[in-house]
Amino acid sequence: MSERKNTMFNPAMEAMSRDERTALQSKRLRETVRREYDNVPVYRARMDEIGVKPEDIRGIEDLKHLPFTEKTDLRDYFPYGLFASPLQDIVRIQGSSGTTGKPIVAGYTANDVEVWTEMMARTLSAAGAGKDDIVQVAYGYGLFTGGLGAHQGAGKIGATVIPMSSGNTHRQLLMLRELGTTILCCTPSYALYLGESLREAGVDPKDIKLRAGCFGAEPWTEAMRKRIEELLGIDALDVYGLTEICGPGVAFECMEKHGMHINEDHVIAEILDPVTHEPLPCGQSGELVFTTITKEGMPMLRYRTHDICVLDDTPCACGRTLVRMGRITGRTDDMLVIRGVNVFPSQIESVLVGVQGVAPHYMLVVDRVHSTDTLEVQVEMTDQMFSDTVSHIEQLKQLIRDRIKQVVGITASIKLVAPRSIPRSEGKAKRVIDNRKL
Ligand code: DLL
Repeated sequence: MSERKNTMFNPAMEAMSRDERTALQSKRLRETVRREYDNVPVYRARMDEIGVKPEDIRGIEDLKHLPFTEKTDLRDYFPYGLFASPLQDIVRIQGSSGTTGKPIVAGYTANDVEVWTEMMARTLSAAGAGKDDIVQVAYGYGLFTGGLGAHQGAGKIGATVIPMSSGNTHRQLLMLRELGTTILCCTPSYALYLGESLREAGVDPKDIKLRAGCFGAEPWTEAMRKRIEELLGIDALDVYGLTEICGPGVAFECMEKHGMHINEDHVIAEILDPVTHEPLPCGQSGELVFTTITKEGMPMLRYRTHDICVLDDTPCACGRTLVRMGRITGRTDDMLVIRGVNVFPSQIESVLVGVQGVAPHYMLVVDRVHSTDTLEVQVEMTDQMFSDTVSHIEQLKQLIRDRIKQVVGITASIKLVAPRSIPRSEGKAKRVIDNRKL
């Protein structure tokens, strides 16, 4: 593992005193609220409805008076309804899957891209990366924020970037070995797979130059960290983010490996009681909520991530004063993250109800085979289809597979089962069996 300690990309912001940061956050919050109220009719209407004016928000202590934002808002006001800047000033659109297959999109001004880039520069610096490094980006490029986010950050610290994008494991390993990659950016499950494949190819981690990795976009565990570190001989660090806020880099781990520092000069984090929605103190587990305080294109007030974690404001040995978030331990909704893609059971359901020959009784079985997530969709055939020919049944499977791919963006295996064979439930239907042992 690496001998190099983490370096701070922007010590003035990362190690600022708590009081100074609170003052900075309060000032930026006031500006953001004013911007939202003046430029986004949805926010103005919501604030008017609850009787809150921008001047009522004097500092972060008033955050609790602001309305929440939900993922459904991004869908309802798709595509530009939540933008606070004119389209001429938007230089980038990124996106991810929403609850119905309609993507959700986020717009960035040039300054927003710059801020996001710095967040990823901080992330990579905390992993000890600098201009002497070769950063292999194996997150997907495109609307998904992983690839471009890591790419931009690596460029900012002056490293050499290899924009591999995801997939093609053989090629990834070839480049990693031949080009002497030192820093790897991808999902933790893919890092594990790359590690296992490397071992299968008979390569000793001592013979590669890899030192560290910034892994995120899906939940993982300490056990997985240990395994990745052993297989690849590296420091494996967690990175968190979401499209609605900017993308990867909202929070990042340092070499202390003790939670992810949240870039609090750009976002304010709150933890809410999942039932009462009242803010909870540090150390208590609840739903993570973010308010952006520097974003221009699509600022977010109290965005409910539905991710569950704990905040930790005890001092970190790295010297950063940024509060840390623990690993994501669950979600308050039913969103699954499969191969880094956000999947809602309701999306699959919307596909199935539109297909003749199947009943809307289904079960999603998620597993992890050779470090890769798999999704099997079990769905009941109608009585009529059950007695149909094998070739018709195969066609039906193909149709469902194609539609799921279109709507959700991932390939699932389809298992058509006999009528009435999926267990019925009297309460909330159990639609998901997640066998992944993280
Ligand atoms: O996953 C952004 C990202 C890219 C983060 C690369 C890290 C690295 P979305 O596709 O919008 O954005 O998905 C966001 O993914 O609400 C979490 O549920 C989950 N997630 C992201 N990072 C982590 C992590 C990107 N480190 C959703 N641990 C979030 C656990 C994570 N879950």
